Amino acid sequence: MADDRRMGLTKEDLKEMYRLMLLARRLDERQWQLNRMGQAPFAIGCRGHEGAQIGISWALKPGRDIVLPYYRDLGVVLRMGMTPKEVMLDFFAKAEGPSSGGRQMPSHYSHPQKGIVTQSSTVATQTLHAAGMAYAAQQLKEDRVFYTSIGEGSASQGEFHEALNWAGVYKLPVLFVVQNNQYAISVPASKQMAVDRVSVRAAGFGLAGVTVDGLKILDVYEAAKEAVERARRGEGATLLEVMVPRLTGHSTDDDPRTYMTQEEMEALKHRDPVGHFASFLKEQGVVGDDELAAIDQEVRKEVDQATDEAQKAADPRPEDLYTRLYATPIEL
Ligand SMILES: Cc1ncc(C[n+]2csc(CCOP(=O)(O)OP(=O)(O)O)c2C)c(N)n1
Ligand SMILES: [Mg+2]
Repeated sequence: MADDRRMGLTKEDLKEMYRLMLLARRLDERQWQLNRMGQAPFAIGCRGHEGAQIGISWALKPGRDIVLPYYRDLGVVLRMGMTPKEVMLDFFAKAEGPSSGGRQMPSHYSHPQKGIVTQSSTVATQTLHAAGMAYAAQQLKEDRVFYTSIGEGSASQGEFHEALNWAGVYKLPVLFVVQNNQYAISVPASKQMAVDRVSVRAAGFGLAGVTVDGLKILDVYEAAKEAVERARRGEGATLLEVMVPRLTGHSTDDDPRTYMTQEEMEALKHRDPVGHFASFLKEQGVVGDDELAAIDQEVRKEVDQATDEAQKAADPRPEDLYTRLYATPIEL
């Protein structure tokens, strides 16, 4: 691979990026299987988004930067250091689950030690939390960048526009990401907005705005890296939109055949970021087939182990119903 395309990424970096996106993919697949087996009530996945998520979050510094993700951000939270076991503990709503010990919906990630901030189920509210936290960090002169993300449908919410506005006024160190998969459950993007791209809205708030193909992982990384560096220099926020396929229904409760054509669903199969990145790494001589197979085997083992351990873990106790909810615990 030509050095100018690598942007400082070593072969080891590229392999680790691939491993993380495959780990997100395999965890997602496992969650859907468990749901279909009747062992979990609900799953909402990252399938199709995970490549872009790793490309973006590779530009962040785990341990320093803070993420305020949305429910599809499995790739991002793995990059920030959440383990597969932690992901599965949350998925099964176990007492030890770091996100909420079983209080939140699945995929509402939280891990204070790893810089992951919990979210409301009301979409887009985390964008305002990100702007507020970034403002506090700016006042305290902390060197941190705040990542927050939503889907393109959620970009119709007022909170998002307010967050962009204040990020522009105060030049806040925020990376606003819109993962545009063209659907908000069954509603196509054309019924959400009168522009083709969410990123054009950045201009109205004095922010940098860019749209990148979410299958081109290194282009995504490059755009994210520029945005993070701009934020660290005190030059303000960026709105980064990635065009991604949603390779499943919205969630395990959705059936896309009721609103998508067969051709549309077939076409999506050719837009798999994991397969694209594997082919790219092979073309560039970074990995061969044997190594790709070995990575997959290792990842599958990790997912099996995480599932087994999480399934055996204790459920929350009824007497703990009101703990972790209020600052002053309620006595039962
Ligand atoms: C304010 C609000 N309205 C509606 C919902 C129900 N809801 C949950 S996810 C979702 C679709 C969001 O679509 P998009 O933002 O494009 O993200 P995607 O799931 O496609 O990644 C909706 C309507 C909600 N959670 N909050
Ligand atoms: Mg969407």
